[in-house]
Amino acid sequence: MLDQIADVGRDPRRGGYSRHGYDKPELELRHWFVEQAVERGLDVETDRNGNLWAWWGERGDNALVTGSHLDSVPGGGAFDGPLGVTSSLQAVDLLQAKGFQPQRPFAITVFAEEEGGRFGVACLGSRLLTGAIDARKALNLKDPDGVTLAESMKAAGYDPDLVGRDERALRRIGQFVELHVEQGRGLTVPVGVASSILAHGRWRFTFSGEGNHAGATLVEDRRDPMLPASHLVLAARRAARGGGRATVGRIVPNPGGTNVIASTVDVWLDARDSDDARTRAMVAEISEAARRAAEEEGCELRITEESYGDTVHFDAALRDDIAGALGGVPALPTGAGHDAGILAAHVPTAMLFVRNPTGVSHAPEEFAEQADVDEGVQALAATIEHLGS
Ligand code: HGY
Ligand code: MN
Ligand code: MN
Repeated sequence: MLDQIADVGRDPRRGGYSRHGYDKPELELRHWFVEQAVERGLDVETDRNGNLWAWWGERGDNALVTGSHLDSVPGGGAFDGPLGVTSSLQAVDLLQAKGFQPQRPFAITVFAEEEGGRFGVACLGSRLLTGAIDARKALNLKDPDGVTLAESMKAAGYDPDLVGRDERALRRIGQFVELHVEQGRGLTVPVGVASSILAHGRWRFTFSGEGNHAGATLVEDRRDPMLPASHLVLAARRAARGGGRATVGRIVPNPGGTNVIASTVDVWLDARDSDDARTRAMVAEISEAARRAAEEEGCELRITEESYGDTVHFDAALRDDIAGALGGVPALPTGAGHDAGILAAHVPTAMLFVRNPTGVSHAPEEFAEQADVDEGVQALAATIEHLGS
């Protein structure tokens, strides 16, 4: 089923896929999902925050909800997100073929901008739904071209003035189960369940110095923001100890000319660890190193926390109930954030992982064997039957 969308949003420059909130490829994927859902007799609606809901039968409270996201990181793989959506649709196929009828409201959801690949905040659709992000702040988020979330939602035909915590949508979710490709090498069997998600956040460091000529400016006359930016990258690696993970994957010098000393440099830090205190301590250490380096080079530094989520412990009863219904599958932690992690603060949520033999994710090498994908669909169908009867 993933082959049906294999050509949507390919990124020839980066490799892999670039499908971001409300951009052309992602809108094409939304359209594809609606078609697939309607083909299965599901009723599709879009909530006030741009999330899609495909209902099997009556809408209602305390629904069993499954689903994931369709957007990707820049140059991402084919499975992160879409596998959860295709597996949900195929699980409905299996259940409909055997004449199963849900005994409670059931929906497949597709959450908006889970990767934050365009507007910089991960799990934007589920954060808006739960009120975990202020609607005004979200609507003013800008993409790299300066287009706001409000403008892009409007262009896609949504009314940005409706954006905000959605009590009715939340009340409708009784339990949420997200199937996702595993993003590490923890699985030795085709399917597992999630136990926890690392605490994680994103911080933006803006170093400001003096733009100047690369040839005509003596080194002693420089205030080059690229220097403290480089210190930040190395400080992140030094601070990531004992299981902590600090990553700089994105540096944007302005103006970015080969023969130009940058006037400002933006650096984004992704930091994660097993709990809030360790994550905060790691970021504090990195920030201190960045401040010292900025001072040495006569540069200013502004640090902005762009998103943060504490450690998620999935509902143990639901996790064990599902693992049991699947004949006993392993439970494993994950370092990757998910919409299920945002919803976990509000409703019982669980995740099913499908083995990824490469252990690579957020890159074109991300992979899952067809046999394991099929096992995942069977497991999701069994879970829906178990919880939805
Ligand atoms: O960044 C993450 O962990 C997730 O893929 N959004
Ligand atoms: Mn991801
Ligand atoms: Mn994902």
